[in-house]
Amino acid sequence: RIIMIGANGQIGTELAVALRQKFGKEHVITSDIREPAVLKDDEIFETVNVLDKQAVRSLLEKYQPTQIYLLAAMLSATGEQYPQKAWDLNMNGLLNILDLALELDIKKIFWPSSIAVFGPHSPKKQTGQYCIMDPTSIYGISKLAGERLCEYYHQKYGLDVRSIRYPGIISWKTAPGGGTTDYAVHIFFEALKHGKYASFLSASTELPMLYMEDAVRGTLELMDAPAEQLRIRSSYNLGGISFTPAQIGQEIKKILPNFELSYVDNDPRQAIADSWPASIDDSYAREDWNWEPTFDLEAMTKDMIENLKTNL
Ligand code: VAH
Repeated sequence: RIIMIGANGQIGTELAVALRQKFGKEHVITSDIREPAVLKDDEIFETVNVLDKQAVRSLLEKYQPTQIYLLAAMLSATGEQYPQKAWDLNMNGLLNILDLALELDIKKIFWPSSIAVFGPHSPKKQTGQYCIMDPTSIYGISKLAGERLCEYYHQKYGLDVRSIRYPGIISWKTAPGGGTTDYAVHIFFEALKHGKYASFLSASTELPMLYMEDAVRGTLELMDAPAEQLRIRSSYNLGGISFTPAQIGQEIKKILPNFELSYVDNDPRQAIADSWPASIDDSYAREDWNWEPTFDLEAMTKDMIENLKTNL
């Protein structure tokens, strides 16, 4: 059985669908701090606060999972509004799970990190697995500290915890919450609803992104990989497609010729984006567990618009 904590977010929502398809609905328990908007009656859901260690322990004792996916976190932009809460949720939530996984001998843990662990002195292009990492957002600081914890619990206790430094994730099923890369999702919703979008990141802000299908597949491939193949126990760099708001705007215009893209200045998320890499070198993931992205900018744009058209 698998328990997912923080299942209502952008990644959790779609990772849960994939896990239920792969392992069967009766073997996947999703949980979050509150009920999701939509829950099918044959899906098992529990409300739990990841910061309430006793409640999480009771949940784990009830279901005896062999794997835990911990996706509960506060993202970069919201974290800058509530830094203490972001640190508390992102760090103590992870510590609770790492300690309970040891206590209850849970075989495998997945925990997401982010390209937010890189900072202004990290290499900007093809940022490597190992380099200077001086994150400037509390979210990035918490993810970098979390990576160090994961590697420590693996080295010291043999815990099989696995992690991916996700780039910005693009999806249409669930709107993202409080991220800096969210412009690349909002742009599609706005293009279809209003034919125009005002980007809060500047035209030339290049960031590494990944389509949700690729992110979910890559996550399951990492979790399925034989432990002895994995050289990285902090968190794997994962790249996908790097583009700027101007480039994705051009791609959308090929399908929606009347789409108008404008820009808003002085958004606090610009400074966060400027501290992050433009592209990622994910050769460790390619070598250790055959990672390969499949969606390029054109294919992702087509798929996003087709799906949003039928769902809006
Ligand atoms: C954010 N979507 O913007 C998340 C992610 C790399 C970006 O960490 O905070």
